[in-house]
Amino acid sequence: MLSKKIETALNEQIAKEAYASNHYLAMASWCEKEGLRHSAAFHYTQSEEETQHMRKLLHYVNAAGGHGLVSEVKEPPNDFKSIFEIFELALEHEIKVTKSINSLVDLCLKEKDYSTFNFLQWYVSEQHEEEKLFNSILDLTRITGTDPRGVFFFDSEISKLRAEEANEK
Ligand code: OFO
Repeated sequence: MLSKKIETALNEQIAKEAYASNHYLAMASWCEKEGLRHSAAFHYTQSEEETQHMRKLLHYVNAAGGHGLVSEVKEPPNDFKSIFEIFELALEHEIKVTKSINSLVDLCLKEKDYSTFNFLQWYVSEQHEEEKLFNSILDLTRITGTDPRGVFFFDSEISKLRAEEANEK
């Protein structure tokens, strides 16, 4: 059985995952209209993954005797200066999510909720992978450069990175 404190904190995380999903959706849409099809596909997949993260939390809260809540999602940024800015913002965002998951883990230890602590370990690993992925993408921007040819090359490399990530999982 979840304590009210943990239930509230998990519901706050549900709202954050919903925001993350829309955040990536806006990035995907911007990439698509700019003709960056691999980056668009990458962010559409990211958006779907964030929706799954949200649902996983909802199911857990409900299964643990609480009530998983769906709340209003604020509008994410829709305009970006470049594909590179998008990936910088994505990494910044993932670092924030990692901090939020870590605070939840801390709270579980304080409240002696070992079941939720255990459940959250999946998110701890996931955040490690996400940060690693975005760091490697930002490394790539340093290699390709930011002129139009570099952008084209960068976009085509993105699909390979996603495939490599899937193979490592
Ligand atoms: Fe990568 O954010 Fe969800 O957990």
